[in-house]
Amino acid sequence: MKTFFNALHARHQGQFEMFRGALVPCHEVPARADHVLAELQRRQLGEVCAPTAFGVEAITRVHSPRYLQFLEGAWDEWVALDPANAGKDALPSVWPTRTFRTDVLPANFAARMGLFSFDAGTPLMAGTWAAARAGADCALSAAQALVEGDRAAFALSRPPGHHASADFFGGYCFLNNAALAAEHLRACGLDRVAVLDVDYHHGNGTQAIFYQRPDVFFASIHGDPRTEYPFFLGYADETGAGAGQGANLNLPLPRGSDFARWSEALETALAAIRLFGAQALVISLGVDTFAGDPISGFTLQSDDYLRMGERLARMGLPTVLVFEGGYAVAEVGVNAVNVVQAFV
Ligand code: OKP
Ligand code: ZN
Repeated sequence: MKTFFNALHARHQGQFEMFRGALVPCHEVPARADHVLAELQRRQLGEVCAPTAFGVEAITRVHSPRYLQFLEGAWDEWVALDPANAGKDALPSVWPTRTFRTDVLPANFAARMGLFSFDAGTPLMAGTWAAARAGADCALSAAQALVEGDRAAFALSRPPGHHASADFFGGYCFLNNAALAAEHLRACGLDRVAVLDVDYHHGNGTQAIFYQRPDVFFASIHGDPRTEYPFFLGYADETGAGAGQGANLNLPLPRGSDFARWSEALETALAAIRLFGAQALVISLGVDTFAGDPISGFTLQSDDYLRMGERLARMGLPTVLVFEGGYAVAEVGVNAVNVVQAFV
């Protein structure tokens, strides 16, 4: 299977995220993608390709123009506030929560950072936009490979995407790579596409993007939001709305769940995807379900990712794998590539 890799990913290299009242070193580091690439090459698992540059129209199928405009100019605005900002990442610190207005675009930069985000764990820096755009191009290129007849393709994108919604960033995510891949498949003539999110954290962004849509099914297996990030979405009673009623499936599992329990949820998700009649599958492939992950709570072992890859392949559907989380940096290459290898 072809892998699309964005060499620009390393330009997104955050220094700190807010955690329990302190700035702590970022978990989402460039070495993550480098380890996955090195492991793919070590096992000689197919061609590594640079992505094709897609235009803004492919991105605006998912994201609002005013959000994209903000992201593109955010770093220059940040530095314009104070030249000393060039050495610091930008983090939001104020948000329009309940009763506040979101229809008016504030002139103030900090206000717009808050309007277009939902947490203080997602630093933005000089290379963020270039990296996110190139990562999105990887997802779009992987979807395009399917359109051209490939059975499967791997988008080794960084930063990740599944927490980003139409008009906000957060959870280390800026552009929703999986949603972009799904929309590209739809635009190229597939009527029914499923996104299956196996990252430890609920894919709130992807869910929100497709919540009212009958043509894109979203299923997610994740830590119970009652205790796990992103906390405010991902419950089992979220089943879609309007025309999308019934096209959303959340399978939250308690912290501590092992692969046996996880696999039962996978069977439930795959049965629903089959019933939906999906013609292609987009997998949000987070491997932060690993027992050694520093910020997550499931107990999957490295070999379990082989079983996962085999099972996903047995669906027999054209499949885009999109890299998401996985913060046990030394093991992230083996775990992600186990899925890819078993799939092929
Ligand atoms: C992104 B993805 C950790 C707190 C949680 C956000 C986690 C984002 C996960 N100190 N911070 O889904 O892997
Ligand atoms: Zn995650």
